[in-house]
Amino acid sequence: MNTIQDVIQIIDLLYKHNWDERNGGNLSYLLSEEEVKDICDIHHPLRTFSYSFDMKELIGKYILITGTGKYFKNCLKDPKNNLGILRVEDAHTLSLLWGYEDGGSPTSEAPTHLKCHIERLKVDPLHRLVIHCHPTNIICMTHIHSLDSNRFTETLWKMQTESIVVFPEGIAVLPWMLCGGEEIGDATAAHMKDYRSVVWAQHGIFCTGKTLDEVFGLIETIEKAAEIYMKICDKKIIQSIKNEELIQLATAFKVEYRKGIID
Ligand code: 2HA
Ligand code: ZN
Repeated sequence: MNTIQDVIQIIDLLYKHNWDERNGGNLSYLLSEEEVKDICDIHHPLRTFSYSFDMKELIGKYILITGTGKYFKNCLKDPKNNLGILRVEDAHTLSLLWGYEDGGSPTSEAPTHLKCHIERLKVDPLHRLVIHCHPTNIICMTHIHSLDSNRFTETLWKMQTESIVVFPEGIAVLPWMLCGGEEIGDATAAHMKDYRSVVWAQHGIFCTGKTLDEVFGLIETIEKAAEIYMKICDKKIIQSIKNEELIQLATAFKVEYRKGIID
């Protein structure tokens, strides 16, 4: 149960940061067969779920996915009703091995999560995790800042020294779109070819990575930069981080920063 406990702890932290009110947010985490065997019987699927899009790249993979309509607030006290562990059986079918005990099903954003896993695994074989949440200051920023991905990234990089070190590839931003649908899922996954983070205007963020710490840290750092922006955006700025200082940082910390933003 250790893996599940680690995931639940992160879900609880996300809730305590006020980034997952009510049933807001969802999470999916690729598990190894060994991790799943520690938790449940992998030979007796309980139910199946069908999807129209093609997920053949994920066949055989095990995924923990938060349940639809479920509250992050409740995962700690009741994981078996709020989370599910599934296996990708074929290009269109997930089978449930554990969880959703009250008859539930995967989050409405499951197709977006699965498409993001497919794209991230192509660029990072160690990729495992997708978290969607509603961080307050990131949402605030999408009301008052340009939604151009490069301009959004430049502002976040210039808010604090650690931004360019933590997300050197930048942040992609999507305009407002209907959530839970195919169009936003495809647009998000398309950006995942070269970003780990995609902001949904007036909604929240999708962040991806190898570990719970990496992805939680990414969300924290982006949200912190957005918080600083929201605190100073209507103040008279008398000094800021300069382009050449960002380049100096990237060189010192040996990160490849996205070109075309500050140079
Ligand atoms: O699952 O956050 O985007 C609730 C949401 C949908
Ligand atoms: Zn959401």
